[in-house]
Amino acid sequence: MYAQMVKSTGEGLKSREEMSPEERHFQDRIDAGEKIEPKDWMPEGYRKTLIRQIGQHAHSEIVGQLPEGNWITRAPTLERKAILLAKVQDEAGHGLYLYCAAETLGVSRDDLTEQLLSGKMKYSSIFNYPTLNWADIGAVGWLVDGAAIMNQVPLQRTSFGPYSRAMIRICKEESFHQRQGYDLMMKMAQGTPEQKRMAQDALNRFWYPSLMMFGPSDKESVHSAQSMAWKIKINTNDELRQKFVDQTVPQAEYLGLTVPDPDLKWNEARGHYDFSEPDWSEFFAVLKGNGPCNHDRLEARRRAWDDGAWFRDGLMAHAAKHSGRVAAE
Ligand code: FAQ
Repeated sequence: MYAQMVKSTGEGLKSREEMSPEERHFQDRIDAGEKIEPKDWMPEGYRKTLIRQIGQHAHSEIVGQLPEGNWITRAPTLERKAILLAKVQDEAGHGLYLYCAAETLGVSRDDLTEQLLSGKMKYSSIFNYPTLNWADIGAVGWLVDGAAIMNQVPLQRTSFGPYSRAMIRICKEESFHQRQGYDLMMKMAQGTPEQKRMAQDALNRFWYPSLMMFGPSDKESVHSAQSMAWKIKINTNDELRQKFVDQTVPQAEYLGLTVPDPDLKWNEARGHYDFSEPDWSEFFAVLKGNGPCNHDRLEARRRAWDDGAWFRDGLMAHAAKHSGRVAAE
């Protein structure tokens, strides 16, 4: 019901000769590093690809609140509770900037939500894993936000203006999130033997799902070639995954924790770590709706959408009344 492993645009990569004059002009603007704005002419495939990616990204920020929200009432101190509340609230804000960016492409937030709830649109695979102990909140900040930033920093240079500008604000907040996660992991790793064991357990469970966040390997990636030609994506999935591993392994060493990969080793010749690929059959199963928490996450979104209908209606009625009053003045 969940994955549509098809080209969302239905288009292959066109050579310059195959492009229409408008498409050639558009590609020239992209190649010159110009930003594309909502009212500019754009190929239909570019618009659809952006709606898919920005919409999925927005849904991820919103669904991503659920695993952390689960721990707000159980945070061990008032300070940790305040930090976690602020972080979860930031994620809601990120979702809203991204829905606004998608709306400039002619799709409504209601449409996007309905596509999520009907299984036509995805959200990041990572949020289908449970947060079982308090150290998981540290692992989410350190690894999940860490992977999100690795992907999002280059997206600040993406070719579509509203997406690029949303990313600049989001990246500033995500880097705070990553640091709070690492700080929590440091407290746990330097705490009692039981706390250190919890930190290691969290790393064991979140390592491979975090690597999956970058998407399938480049040879399996359906959209990368076209998205990179349009500078919607700046790097390939494998490039970003490698950068994440290279950055994160020394951080794990500093914590005194072990990355759960017996084949992980520094490769002097490549100047990178060699590492084991995630289990891609698990990734595709999660995309198809068969991860540990897919059902609960979608049910929580569905319930929130249904329960909030009266409030959205009230806001719309208030806005209509207000605009009528302004028009009469
Ligand atoms: N999960 O051809 P590609 C966050 C799908 S934000 C689910 O390589 P593409 C903040 C893909 O959609 C995290 N599906 O696709 C936070 C496509 O299926 P489709 C979200 C995935 O788009 C932190 C198919 O597989 N970030 O965490 C995944 O070129 C903590 C083929 O893949 C973004 O969305 C996946 N991991 O590259 C919040 C960043 N990977 O649509 C709370 C923006 C791939 O044809 C707490 N997005 N698929 O049915 C991107 O950069 C790209 O969309 C990729 C995928 C890199 C995710």
